[in-house]
Amino acid sequence: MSHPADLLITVAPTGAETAKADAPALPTTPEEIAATARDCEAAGAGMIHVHVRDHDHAPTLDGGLLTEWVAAIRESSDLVVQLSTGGSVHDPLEQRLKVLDAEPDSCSLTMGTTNFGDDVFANPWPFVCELYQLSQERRVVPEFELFDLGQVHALSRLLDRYGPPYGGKVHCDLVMGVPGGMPGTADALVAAVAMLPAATTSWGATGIGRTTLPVALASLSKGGHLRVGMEDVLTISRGVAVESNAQLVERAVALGRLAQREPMTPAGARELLAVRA
Ligand code: KMH
Ligand code: ZN
Repeated sequence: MSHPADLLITVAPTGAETAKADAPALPTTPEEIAATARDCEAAGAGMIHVHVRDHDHAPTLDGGLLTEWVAAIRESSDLVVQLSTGGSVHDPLEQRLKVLDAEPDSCSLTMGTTNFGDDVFANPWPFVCELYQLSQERRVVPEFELFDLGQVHALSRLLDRYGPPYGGKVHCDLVMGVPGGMPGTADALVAAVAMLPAATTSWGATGIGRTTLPVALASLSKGGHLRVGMEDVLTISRGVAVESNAQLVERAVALGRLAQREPMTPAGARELLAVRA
């Protein structure tokens, strides 16, 4: 029996934390990201969350490269293109605001500052407000990244103060298991979901590292969507390296089917998130 296509799978293929030398399968060039987008769409992804790398494979927010990567993904796939405004922990706030100049369909928007291992992922409240207003002006759909319960509460404050996002849908992503954020456990997921603003129209979750599977299973159990990819996990099982991002998408599709959920197409994702035509 077939089930409705009601599962959004977002692939986060690159991130800003892993070196190409440590994970050669990480897509770090326009050609590699284009191939990754094509393969992940074929495997069942609806959206791609993108961190761009420069010619030395290092994380960058260079405007020209961002535009080039967005074009490369759009040429090879129909995936909803979400650019990271989080960047790396070293990126200045002003440069993170400029990410929207590359005209993505969606952007990540983290709702507060988080300890990030030994580093700090800075998202001061005035920056969050400025980025949110910019996303409204530029007609870019934000995905609210929630690393802890305080950030879930901050999202309610943001929506109360500035009104709904562009498109009118409120889509959240619980990012769990970051050392410094909420743990990647079913209990923490249930607590966070209970606190989501009433205006929330969809939410998903991702668990970093070894919390990937517990978080994915908890999210499916609570009716949430999934984010997977080499930004978040580099092993497919204990000690076994991920071969490709598509492999992680395929596993997410299989988990979804166990929960009687079918992956939605990029067209379905566009409707769910109300990205601009
Ligand atoms: N790289 C992290 C410091 C996002 O993409 O918006 C931030 C991050 C969140 O990955
Ligand atoms: Zn990211």
